[in-house]
Amino acid sequence: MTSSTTSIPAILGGEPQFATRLNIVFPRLPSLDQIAMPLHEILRTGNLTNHSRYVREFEATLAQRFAVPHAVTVSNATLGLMLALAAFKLKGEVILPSFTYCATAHVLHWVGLTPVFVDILPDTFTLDPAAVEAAITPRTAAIMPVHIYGHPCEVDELEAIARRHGLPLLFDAAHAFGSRYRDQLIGQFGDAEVFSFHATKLFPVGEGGCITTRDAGLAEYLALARKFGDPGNENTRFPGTNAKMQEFNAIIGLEMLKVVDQHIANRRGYAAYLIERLGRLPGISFQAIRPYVFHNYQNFVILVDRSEFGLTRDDLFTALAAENIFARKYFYPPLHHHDAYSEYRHISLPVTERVSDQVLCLPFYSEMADEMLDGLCTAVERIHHHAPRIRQQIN
Ligand code: T4K
Repeated sequence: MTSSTTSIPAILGGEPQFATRLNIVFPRLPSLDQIAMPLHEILRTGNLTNHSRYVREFEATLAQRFAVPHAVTVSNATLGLMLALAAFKLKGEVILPSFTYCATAHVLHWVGLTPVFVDILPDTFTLDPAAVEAAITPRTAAIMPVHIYGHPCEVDELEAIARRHGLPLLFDAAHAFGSRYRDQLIGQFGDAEVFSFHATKLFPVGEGGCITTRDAGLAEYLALARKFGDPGNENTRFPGTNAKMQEFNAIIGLEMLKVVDQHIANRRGYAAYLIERLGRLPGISFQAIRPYVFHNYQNFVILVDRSEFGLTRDDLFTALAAENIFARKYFYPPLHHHDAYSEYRHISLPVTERVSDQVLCLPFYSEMADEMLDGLCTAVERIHHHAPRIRQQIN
């Protein structure tokens, strides 16, 4: 690894900052030794799935951790969101951000609901409560905000709006394991919150997720819905689906629970370093952090302002790839510009569109060596230093 902020960037022929590829995430998982006993057990007994010992234990531990009466595990957050929406038996429109992963909106299609995309706040990139309120009509069936990158939404305002209009409030908490809003863990808000435990999340189990709720009726519906609607007597109560978590994933989850708080603490430390150092560069800004939230830093994102940085977000993305740094443009394009939502292309969401054009997610892990953090910063610094030549090279 080279480390001068003025040396030639790789895109101009210099040596790449990293000798090997730096992916956007690198799941920090338990060792084989740590999961050997339960793994042996499930292989020996053949109890692999259908709400067996480890999934039950995992659910009980999650409910305790989130301090909610119910944590219902599922095979992924997409199905979790879908089942939670199905539980409300809604018809009509759901208000949600366009600045999110496609899964947030795609689930609506599968339960016969229509998305209404509204804008985000310019600093935290979470759903704008005023825009939500303005979008409510007699057709509105629910509100589905996203705790984007792990920064909690404006929960109080959104809960007040949902209450005022008698609407279900379902949080997409895919990014928000361990985040807090006014000292309360995400997982405790709205009618339900849905977490992702995908390999790319800071709490990875492979594929997996869970829905937290205080509503016993909802929890009972979800527990049935994820296993075909079968209460255990093969006489299904309603047409459910298969969204069960497997024992293997629960075993990993139980082990991850022992280290996740340390991982979040690490991430917050790394984020502070990156903000301090990259914040010295003109044209680089960050997601604002409200004083009343605790951010888990599921993702670390920068905004690139071309007029000050000297390069566009896309130029920086390309130049970083030459350094073996594989950043991601989460979430570009915004959903209302996806082909899947072509009928929404005409709508104008100016904040979403600006943020989506400028945002870049940098590689960010639960454990990062000092040299890795320094290398990331050095790469961005030297790309900025040579911006005019890079522009010529790319264009
Ligand atoms: N709501 C929101 C707001 C979400 O962001 C997501 C998912 C959901 C709901 C739905 O949650 P799940 O149904 O997935 O539980 C990824 C993930 O597949 C997706 O879970 C995630 N959000 C989304 C933001 O990103 P890709 O297509 O960008 O991931 P991929 O395969 O390109 O992987 C990214 C990097 O991660 C690679 O560079 C390598 C690394 N990686 C990936 C995998 C799959 C690993 O190191 N190990 C792995 O097993 O979608």
